[in-house]
Amino acid sequence: MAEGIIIKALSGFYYVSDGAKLISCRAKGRFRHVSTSPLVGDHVTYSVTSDSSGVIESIAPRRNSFIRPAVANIDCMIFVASVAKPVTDPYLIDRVSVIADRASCETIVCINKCDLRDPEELSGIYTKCGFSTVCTSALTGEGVENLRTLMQGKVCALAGDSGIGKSSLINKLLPGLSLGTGEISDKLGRGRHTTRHVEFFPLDEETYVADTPGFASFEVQMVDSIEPEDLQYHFRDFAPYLGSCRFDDCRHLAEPGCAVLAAVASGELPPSRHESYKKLYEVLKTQSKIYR
Ligand SMILES: Nc1nc2c(ncn2[C@@H]2O[C@H](COP(=O)(O)OP(=O)(O)OP(=O)(O)O)[C@@H](O)[C@H]2O)c(=O)[nH]1
Ligand SMILES: [Mg+2]
Ligand SMILES: [Zn+2]
Repeated sequence: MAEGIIIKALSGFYYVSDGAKLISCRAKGRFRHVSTSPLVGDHVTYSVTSDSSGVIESIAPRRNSFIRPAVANIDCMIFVASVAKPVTDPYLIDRVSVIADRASCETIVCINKCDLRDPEELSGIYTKCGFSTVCTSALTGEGVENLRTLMQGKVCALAGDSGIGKSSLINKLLPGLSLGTGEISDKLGRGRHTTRHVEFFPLDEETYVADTPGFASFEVQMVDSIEPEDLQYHFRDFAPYLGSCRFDDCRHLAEPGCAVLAAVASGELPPSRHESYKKLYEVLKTQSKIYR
């Protein structure tokens, strides 16, 4: 039995790298009946069939996995945002960072299209919150080397809305590659869902980046379940204030003597972070799951 990593999934085929070559594999039938069907990033064993394609036989235990983007075993989720079209809602950044944090995965905030609008305000929020934050332009190349430095030695996946510039950034990181990119629709100001599959590209021997399809606003998909009381711990910037509230069971929503609210009022915590916390708390309380 051979071993490898799935680096691409497309039309029912999984492309497994053994370090030297790619083997196109089908999944064994039984995976279709269990929730753990193979994901890009999975370490697998496979048997080679007579026509030199393969069959995936087993999936190694995962260190983490995500539904959107559909990837496994990621060190770092790079959330690509923009203050130009399509403008990113900070709530989406915060929601993805909570899901990543729960999966023991670092979040890098990459604010792209900085040639079109000054990203200062948005980047200030995330720098202040302790996230690795980088401002880039896939058009001019500004900031792309800073992004590369932050990615060094990690298995990364790009995530973010359609049209935000994920594929364009990978093209800039890997000159010679020319992934398809799509114009922003004038009418809707959104991307056109150009990338349709997840695929890993090596930046060097120990650094990998996955291009992924953009999020679609109409999709409703269960992402993860988190107890509402545990949400506060996934807002890492709240940590200095937790334990200083008047009430031990403070939910940091509107309670008197809340240290988190006091930090928002004094400008130590960005208001948008607390807005996202409140929104997510309500979602978790009513549905016990985060949907997107
Ligand atoms: N001005 C400017 N345009 C950019 C930048 N990055 C990407 N674009 C443009 O934005 C459009 C969308 O870029 P893509 O790379 O296809 O976006 P994507 O995130 O891969 O989109 P999906 O594959 O649909 O998820 C293209 O027209 C790009 O040329 C940038 O930094 N500055
Ligand atoms: Mg793309
Ligand atoms: Zn509180």
